[in-house]
Amino acid sequence: WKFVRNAVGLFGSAVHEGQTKIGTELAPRALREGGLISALYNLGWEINDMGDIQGKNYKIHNYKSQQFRNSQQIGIINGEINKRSFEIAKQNKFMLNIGGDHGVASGSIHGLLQHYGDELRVVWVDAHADCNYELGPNRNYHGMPLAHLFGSINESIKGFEWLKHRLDPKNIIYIAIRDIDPMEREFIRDQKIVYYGMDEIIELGIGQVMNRILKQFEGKPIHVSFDVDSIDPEYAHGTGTLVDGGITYREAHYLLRKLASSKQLVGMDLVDINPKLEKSSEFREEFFGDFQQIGRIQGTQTVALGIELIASALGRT
Ligand code: 5AB
Ligand code: MN
Ligand code: MN
Ligand code: MN
Repeated sequence: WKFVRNAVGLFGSAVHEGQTKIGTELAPRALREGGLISALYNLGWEINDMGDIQGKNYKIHNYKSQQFRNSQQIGIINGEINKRSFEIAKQNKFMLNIGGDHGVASGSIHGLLQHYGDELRVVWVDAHADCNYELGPNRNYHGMPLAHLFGSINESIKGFEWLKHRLDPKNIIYIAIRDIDPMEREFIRDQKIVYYGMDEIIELGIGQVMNRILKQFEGKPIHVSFDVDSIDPEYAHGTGTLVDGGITYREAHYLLRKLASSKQLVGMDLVDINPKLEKSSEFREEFFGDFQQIGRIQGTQTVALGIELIASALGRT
């Protein structure tokens, strides 16, 4: 695999249909208004901004899904995400997908699979495992995208005709998972999926966790799918499924910087920022000077954090 560092292709996935709380569709715009693009520019990246995919434009009326909520609409939206992700990867650029709820990740990862094939490795940073199949306990697609990519959802779902590549469970590692449904637990055990839950992070320390991950994925292109609910609600309150006891601000940035410095990171999803669910509407405004090269960022707590997380994944030192 080839990769042009310092060129990023990005798009927003303004989608909330993978779950029941509105607000995640506002994140791409909030991150842009907060200064995301100039932050990337100041870090030295050449930027190809493909704009935002508006989930609401694909609304399907009178469609009663037998499967998960909004299945056909999500299938069509994710088909668009897949196309853009593949397009970016084909140009050997870094693929940045700004969600949206986590359901958008089956589209972006599928696009990378199409380009990188079996070489692709995925680091899934999340409080949840997102591999529910059949209906999932809540019929919300945001808890199911990995099941779809693993091929555990057998039936063909209208709208998802484009989905044909599979992600081998051997090629993914979970970080920060701590709220797992019984069906997921069983699947993770059966497939022997490698995970570093909170106990493992405490026992090994995040440094050793990252050493092990980079050793296991040595020489391969890596995509990070980052759900902000992986982070402790103290630092990231603006998200729909808060789970206490998460990774800290420090650990989150460290793990992304580590992935960036491996020179193997080829893509990122940043998902589940929900500006409507912030504890306070208070804005954070910060100016990062020459040393960190981010520039000015502003936004509510989780929006500002989101910009910083992307900057860390894109090589802020
Ligand atoms: B998230 C739950 N496992 O399937 C389900 O935020 C929660 O993308 C899913 O990680 C959380 O509904 C999805 C209970
Ligand atoms: Mn998730
Ligand atoms: Mn989650
Ligand atoms: Mn989430």
